[in-house]
Amino acid sequence: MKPRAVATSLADAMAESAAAIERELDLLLDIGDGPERRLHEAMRYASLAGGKRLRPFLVLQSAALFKVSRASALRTASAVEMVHCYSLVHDDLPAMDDDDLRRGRPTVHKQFDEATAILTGDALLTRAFEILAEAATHSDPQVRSELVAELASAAGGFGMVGGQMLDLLAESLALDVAEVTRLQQMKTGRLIAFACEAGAILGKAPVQQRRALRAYAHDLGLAFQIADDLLDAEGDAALVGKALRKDAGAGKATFVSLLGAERARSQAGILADQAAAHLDSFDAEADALRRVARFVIERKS
Ligand code: GRG
Repeated sequence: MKPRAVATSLADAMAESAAAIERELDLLLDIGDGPERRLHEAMRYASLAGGKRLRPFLVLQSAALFKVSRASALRTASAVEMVHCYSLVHDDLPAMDDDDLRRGRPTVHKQFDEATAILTGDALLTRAFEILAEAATHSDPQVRSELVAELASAAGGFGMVGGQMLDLLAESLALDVAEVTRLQQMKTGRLIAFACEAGAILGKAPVQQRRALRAYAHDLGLAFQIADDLLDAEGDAALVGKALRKDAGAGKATFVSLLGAERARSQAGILADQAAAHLDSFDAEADALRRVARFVIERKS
C-alpha cells in the first residue's frame, strides 16, 4: 500500500505544480494587437498545454527548501520552462530532428510554419531572460544577475546548445559511453541542473546545500537521459506523444545502443538512488525531490 500512496502524492504534487506553471505562463505570455500576434500565439501554443513540467517542478521544490517566495519561484520556474520549450521547438525543425508531433500535437512548424517556429524559439528564449531580469523575480539585483548568468551558461554553447551541436554530429562520430555522457550532460543535464540549483540561488543557500543539489542534479539528469533513451527504444509513441525509434534508425550512439537495455536500466536505477542519497542532509522537505529521482526512470512519457 505504501509505495502506491507515495506515488499518488508525488503525482498530485506534480499535477498541482504543473497547473500553477500553466497559469503563470498564461500571465507571462501576452498576445499583442498587431499582425505579429501570430508569433505570440505560436509562443503560447509551444508553451501552454502538455509536457510533464519536470524542470519547473524541480525549481519549485528546490525553492521550497529555502523558503523562497512563491512568486519568485513561479517566475523562475516559468523562465526555465520557456527555455525548455524553445529548445523543443527548434529541435523539431526540419533542419534538426524534423518531427511532426510533440506533446501529442503537431509541432510548431507544422501548426504554423517554419519561419514562425524559428522566431517562436527565439522569442521564448529572450522572454525567459527578460523575466529573470525583472525586479518582480527577486528584490536583490545580485540574485537576478546570478540567475541570468547561470541560465545563460546552462543553455548556451557550452551547455544545451553545445550538446545539441554534438548531437547533430553524433551520427558521424561513433561516440563511446564517456562521450555520450558528456553530450547528454550538456544537452539535457545542464538545464535540469540549473532548475535544481535555482532554488538555492533564489534562497541564497549555503554553499554545502547548493553543492548537494548540484550533485543530485548531475545524477538525476543522467538517469533522466538513460530513461529517455529507453523510451525511444522501447516506449509507446502514443504515450510519449512524439515519434520514437529515431536514434536507432539514424545509427546514433545512445546509452541503450552502447550498454544494452538491461545494463542501461540498471545504471539508471543506480543513478536514481545515488541522486536521492545526495539529499541526505535535507529533512523530509526534500522528499518530493527524492521521489522525482525514481519518477524520471519509471515514467512512460
Ligand atoms: C535546439 C537549442 C536546441 C536544443 C535542443 C533539449 C534538446 C536540445 C532537444 C530536445 C530533444 C530531446 C527529445 C531530447 C531528449 C531529452 C529531452 C529534453 C526530452 C524532452 O524533455 P521532457 O521529457 O519533455 O521533459 P516534456 O514534453 O515532458 O516537457
